[in-house]
Amino acid sequence: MAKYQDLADAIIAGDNIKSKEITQKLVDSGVKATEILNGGLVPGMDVVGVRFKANEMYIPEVLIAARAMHAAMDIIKPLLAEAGTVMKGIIVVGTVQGDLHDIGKNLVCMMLEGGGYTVVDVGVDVPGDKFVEEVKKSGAKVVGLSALLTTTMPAMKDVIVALKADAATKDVKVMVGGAPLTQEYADSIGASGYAADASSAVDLAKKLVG
Ligand code: B12
Repeated sequence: MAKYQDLADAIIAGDNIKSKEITQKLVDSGVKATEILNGGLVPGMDVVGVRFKANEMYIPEVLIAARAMHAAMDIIKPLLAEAGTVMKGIIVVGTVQGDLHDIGKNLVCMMLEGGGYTVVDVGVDVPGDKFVEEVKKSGAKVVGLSALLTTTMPAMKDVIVALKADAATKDVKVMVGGAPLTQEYADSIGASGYAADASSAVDLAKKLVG
């Protein structure tokens, strides 16, 4: 029978055909979707995160690993929903208004999904009121903001202000990231946290969701 380690290895190797095959075999042999997620997919993406941080894996390999994870997730997602599985939490993620960069944001979304979170990806060039609307719709407790331009960093503060101004979203935690960001800048705009890369974003989400 296919083993979790084989699945984790397929994710790490970015083999989406194998990851799909093994996941299907596990499902067919009666293994629960949550066990596939926590036993194979999440540990696989954890290794990817650690290797990426250590510069042992690079962006294209991470994207390919994430694609393999998505292929497996496509099979188990409906089963997770059927079983009413509570994922670790809902996180709304987007690139702020005026900014079209999305490679880093997409990586963060994929790693968060790999970490067991439900991600609502709201895309790029997203204004504050859209974040407010999406948080209300999804019931998210955390928002992730990405900015790659020094000129769009201030738009992060606008989102935080918009979230705080609405009674329904004022307690939402906001994590920020993107190449020009620093912890100091995050503190200065009242963000709840900053992470320098996608795998640290998962650690930060864990802290923020509690
Ligand atoms: C690819 C790219 C583009 C692509 C974007 C394609 C796309 N779909 O994203 C295109 C060609 C469209 C583009 C356009 C522009 N770009 Co550009 N671009 C880049 C480039 C080369 C790479 C960015 C990237 O994807 N990095 C890889 C990812 C993985 O890294 P990352 O985004 O930092 O994300 C990681 C972390 O920051 C973190 N993270 C990211 N988001 C988040 C969110 C959260 C919540 C958390 C916790 C963490 C986190 O985790 C990620 C993964 O580890 C950079 C140069 C560079 N080396 O950074 C310039 C760069 C960002 N661009 C720049 C500029 C100036 C522009 C343009 C204005 C150019 C122009 N004159 O038209 C336009 C602006 C368009 C707009 N309105 O947004 C400048 C910005 C300078 C500045 N100081 O502001 C840079 C730095 C290039 C340079 N040296 O001049 N760009």
